[in-house]
Amino acid sequence: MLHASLDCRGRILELDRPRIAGVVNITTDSFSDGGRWLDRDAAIEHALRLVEEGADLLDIGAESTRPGASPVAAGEQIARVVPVIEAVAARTTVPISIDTSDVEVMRAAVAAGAGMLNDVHALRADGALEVAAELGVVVCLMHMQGEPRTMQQDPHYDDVVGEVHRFLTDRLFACQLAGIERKRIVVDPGFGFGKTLEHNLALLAQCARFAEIAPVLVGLSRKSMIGALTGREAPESRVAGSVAAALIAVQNGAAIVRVHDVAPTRDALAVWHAVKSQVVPTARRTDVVAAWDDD
Ligand code: HH2
Repeated sequence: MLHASLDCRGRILELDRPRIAGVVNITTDSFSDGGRWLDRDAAIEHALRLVEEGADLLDIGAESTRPGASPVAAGEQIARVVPVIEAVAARTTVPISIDTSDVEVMRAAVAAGAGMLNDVHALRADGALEVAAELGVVVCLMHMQGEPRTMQQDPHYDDVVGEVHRFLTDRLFACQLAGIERKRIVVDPGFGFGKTLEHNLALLAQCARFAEIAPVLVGLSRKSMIGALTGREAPESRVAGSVAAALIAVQNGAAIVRVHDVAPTRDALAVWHAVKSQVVPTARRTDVVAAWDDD
């Protein structure tokens, strides 16, 4: 079967194996690294380091979506992301995604060199579908129940997998109606966005259902579900749990994992990929058993 590839305005992301999106948060208050990359040069250096470590794609954003985070005006988001996108686009060949729900920021980021829109509101803001169609970029449609400020207060579903699947399918059709080609669409079940631990686990176990719709991107990295499962309070201590979750996601059909810790994720996926893509002839397996018998 032919694998999909995403054309992010001339920068091609082949989906022949699971790919890694490195997170660059130019924010004061992101849940795991707020304030660390607010300085322009620090953000650029961080992005380039993620590429060196094996990121296939960079996801750059200037507004935290964690519960209780302060909104960041479009002008301020643009001031933060544009110089970083321009510098990174000039110094690497990897595709760049802009993490925003704001149409002005989308336009400015794409003019600066981004080729993908990552929108936690799945292009539901006024004019977002039209702008995405006009820009001719890849879009990532994420599911969220409620709004970031209150979404974790009392999330409820009768059938979380079915409801998220229906939402993503509806948004995919809305995109197509607006003129966004299907080959430019990626979907994301939205881990932690209006979901309890049980909801997140059901979605992770059934990621393959979403791969029926479009290539799947998942963001599990350092999230509170990993903290709840491992008992680790500090987000930066959740690396091993996050890598395990990323592996489960790709095993269950995810095409792209959005992570803060690129190097360990890359190593884990390299091992996964080697095992997955190898064909061991039966005869050789017998040889191995025989060799053990000789010892
Ligand atoms: N998660 C976050 C932000 N953007 N985009 C997609 N498509 N999927 C996700 O799961 C996702 C996302 C939250 O992570 P982070 O950016 O590290 O935190 P914050 O929103 O606090 O900046």
